[in-house]
Amino acid sequence: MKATEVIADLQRRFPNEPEYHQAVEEVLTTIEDIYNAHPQFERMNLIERLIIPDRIFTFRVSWVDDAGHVRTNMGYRVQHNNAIGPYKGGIRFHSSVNLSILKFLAFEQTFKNSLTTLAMGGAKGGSDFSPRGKSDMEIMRFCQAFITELWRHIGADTDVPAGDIGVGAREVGYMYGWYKKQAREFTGTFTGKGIDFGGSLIRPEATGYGNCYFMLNMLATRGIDIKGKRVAISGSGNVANYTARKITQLGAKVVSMSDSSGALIAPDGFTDEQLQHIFDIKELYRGRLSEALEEYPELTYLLGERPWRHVQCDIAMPSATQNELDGDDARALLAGGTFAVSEGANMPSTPEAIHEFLAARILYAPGKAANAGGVATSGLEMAQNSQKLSWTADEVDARLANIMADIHAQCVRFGKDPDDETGYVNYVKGANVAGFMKVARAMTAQGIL
Ligand code: NDP
Ligand code: 2IT
Repeated sequence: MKATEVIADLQRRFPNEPEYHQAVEEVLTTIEDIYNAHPQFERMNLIERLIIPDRIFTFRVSWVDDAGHVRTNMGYRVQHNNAIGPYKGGIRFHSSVNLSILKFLAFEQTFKNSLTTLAMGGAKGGSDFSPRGKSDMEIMRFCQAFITELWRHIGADTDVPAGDIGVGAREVGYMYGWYKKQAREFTGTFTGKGIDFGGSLIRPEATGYGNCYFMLNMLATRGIDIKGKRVAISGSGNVANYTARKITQLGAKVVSMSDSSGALIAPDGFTDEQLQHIFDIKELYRGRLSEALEEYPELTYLLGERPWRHVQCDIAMPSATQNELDGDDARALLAGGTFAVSEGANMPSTPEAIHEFLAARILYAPGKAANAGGVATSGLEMAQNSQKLSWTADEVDARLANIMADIHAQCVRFGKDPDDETGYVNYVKGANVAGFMKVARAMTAQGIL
């Protein structure tokens, strides 16, 4: 396999899908050597069967808004790979959603889920529907219309969706309710469910907490204590908010948050009250981050900006969306002394930014390793649903911490160059090779499918 040729072929066959090409290129360039060291993979043309999704459902979603107008959106589910377990991955509702973005996310999810040590294949779905400004009843009608099309293709042992951007507990509740009514069964077909109907404690916190646990593991390899460190976070949704909460619990300072309208900066660190206020604005009132200024005028708000060039930080944890941190941002962070980056979002760093981080040999964790705590805890929710039991918060949190330590160990095992006496770990390579090998072995054993 020659990665450059496979990618060129992919670009020719699937033009206009830049995010998908970007995600595939990052993985193929790092697994090329190990792939070629196993001739049985090439004999089975594993690579093409691994990068092209098993199947994709595309459908129209029609719903009626509060004013009585009939609206249409696109709906998708990309079932990427189920070699090691049922298809598993979130649903994204955002105006930018298209097939390129969902194919990249489903591809990444396959490797991420493999790293979790649990039995989950990779999938992703979503719609170009934007929940912003919609009433609860509009959200409910949309979710029901979406599931009317999707419900036949999902199931507890087939394909288990969850949340992602624009999809949280409210949306999962409406989708699960309509699924249950169509399928006439009460099973764990969704994760991220409400706690009263099969949801898991710690699932809301899991992606952010998991990213912090991963960061602690990385810092430990260099004997660095997180206490007192300055941490820049982007986003102010599920992942960003729980990252901020855990970071402050660990004794470090959060110096930025953001949303798609701008960045909020606290050079000396947000107080617990300020972070709680931001959480309430975004999660309870579904407002804009800039509204925090009404309560806390001493904070700095930068309209239309991202945090990276406006804060001095030791650690950066991008937690908003793909390609939100570019080469110039990376150079600005490095110039300011940033020595660790751990991705809460999926593919937030551009290829140029990744190149800068790797060249500087800082601690850099790609999303598929660092944010895997979310889907791992979804896996724990599936396990609890199968047993018809609920575990305590402490039990789930302890399992989450163990899984993140395990993912870190896999990255070190496959990402450490044995000839490099500094002990430097390339976490991008480590995560990709570890994630790939498990799926590749399973696909090889199962024959040509
Ligand atoms: P939320 O919808 O809860 O929050 C998303 C946040 O990112 C909001 O602050 C939003 O701002 C901001 N954002 C979204 N799109 C853009 C954009 N185009 N430019 C700038 N900011 C943007 O989503 P999550 O917190 O769940 O997801 C955040 C990231 O984490 C995504 O990359 C997701 O794929 C990833 N992830 C999520 C997991 C989960 O369990 N939820 C698990 C693993 C990864 P605004 O309000 O203005 O839209
Ligand atoms: O990107 C992700 O890993 C998620 N959005 C979580 C998926 C899940 O199934 O919990």
